[in-house]
Amino acid sequence: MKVVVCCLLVLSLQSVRRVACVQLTFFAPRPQGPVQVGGAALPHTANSAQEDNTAYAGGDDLEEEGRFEGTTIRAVDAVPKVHVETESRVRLVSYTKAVRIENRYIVQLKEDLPESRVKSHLTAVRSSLKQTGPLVAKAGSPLLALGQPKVDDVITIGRVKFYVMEARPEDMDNIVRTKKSDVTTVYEDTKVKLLDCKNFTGWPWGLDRLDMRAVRDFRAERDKRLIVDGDGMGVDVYVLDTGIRADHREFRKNRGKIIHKVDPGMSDGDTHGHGTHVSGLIAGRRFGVARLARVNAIKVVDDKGEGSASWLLSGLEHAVNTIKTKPNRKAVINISLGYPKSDLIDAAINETVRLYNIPIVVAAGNEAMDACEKSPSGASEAITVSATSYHDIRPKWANYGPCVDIFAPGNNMKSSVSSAWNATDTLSGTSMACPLVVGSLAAYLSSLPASVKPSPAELKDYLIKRATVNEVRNAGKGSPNRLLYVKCSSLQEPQTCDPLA
Ligand SMILES: [Ca+2]
Repeated sequence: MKVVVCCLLVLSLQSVRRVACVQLTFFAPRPQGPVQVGGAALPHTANSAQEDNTAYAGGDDLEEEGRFEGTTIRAVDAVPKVHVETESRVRLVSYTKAVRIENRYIVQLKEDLPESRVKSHLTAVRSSLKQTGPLVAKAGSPLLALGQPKVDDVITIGRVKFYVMEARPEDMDNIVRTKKSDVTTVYEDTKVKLLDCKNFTGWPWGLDRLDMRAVRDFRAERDKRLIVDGDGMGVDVYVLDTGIRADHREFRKNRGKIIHKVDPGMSDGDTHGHGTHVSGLIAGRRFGVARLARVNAIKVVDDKGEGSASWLLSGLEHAVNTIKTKPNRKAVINISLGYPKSDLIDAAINETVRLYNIPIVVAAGNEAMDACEKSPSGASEAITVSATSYHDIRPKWANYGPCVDIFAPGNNMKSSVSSAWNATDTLSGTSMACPLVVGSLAAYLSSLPASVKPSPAELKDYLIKRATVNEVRNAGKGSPNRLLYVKCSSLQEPQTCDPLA
């Protein structure tokens, strides 16, 4: 791996501006034989990973999009059922059995509820719950509430306030009804979906793609290089996922670590591997766009790949609180996870972006449906990323629609996984497209002077204005036709950054 960093100092009368351009070069040997298309269907397991001590295997003629069968599509899961509020009941948002977590609820409080009222509310609810009977475990999911009913502390993200309650449905209903004037909505808690799919072998074409406009030029040249604005130095990336294998060789010199687990029962690493793959595409030594960015992993999905909406919200609160303590650092949040539509999740995301000026990039989802119908992909303030293939085609599983802001390579993406310190795997999904945008933002942020922190809206604008337009085929109904493009935006003399130009 050859990494060439060239820095250009541009002097002007008013200021001295540091502009760094990074050229990343990949080893990408010619294919040794026909590419195998296939492999295990969802869910991804670490067993499919390979130890990788050599240069990249695989080939140029990667995939035909039509052969990708994608993931299980359960569009019906995305549409929650809302019980209309009556005089005696609170508004309850419920989900199909396939995605809900029994006996666990997220109770959203009114935005203007004073702190003292929040405290008395919680005290009263806890007191009432002591009178109820134990929960009965149902088979089939370790996430089901077990044992005694309980009420967690209130989580606050800006004006959005809520808490998690584990109780029988009838007890929840009785208790919340008595405190109805404090409550906005009760949501059934829902399961997470990791947005990665089948495995292939291949070289990291997705990075190579980001600095060329037309796909015909890319396919003709395939220069095995990526030229980006910066290296990510000084930027903190928060990855809400399954954790990270911090000792993987992609993250040498302490560039990745788990800073928080939302459940103490989770392991200290990333047994599953999804988070390590995503993190590798952001900041991996060989696979990442911004190779000197720091990955702060917040574990909101457990080692079996299971998680919940309430865990995501808890992890988001931790990210916000951590970022608030570091006002001088630049930060970007990556969420390559999908949940059934939840106004609460979308509100928490929007509040984080608007109130705290923290950019959040999310995966559009892999259900072949409108990304607006899922969360957090439907959150208006998030940067929502859908996926393209080697041929700039949206794979048919990749979500689409007006909530998508941009497309990025997401099919057959090679990156690190957690089964060994040097393990790699090639995965597909909008989970893989999302981190390329995060890495691109981290690279861009690091190319700016330390004191310059663009707002999330400005960062979205940067991506949109630079994107290659009308290049994505089959972008999907309502999708903007924009493909991520990152080559040396800020250089006044871009050719000086590219020795081969
Ligand atoms: Ca290239």
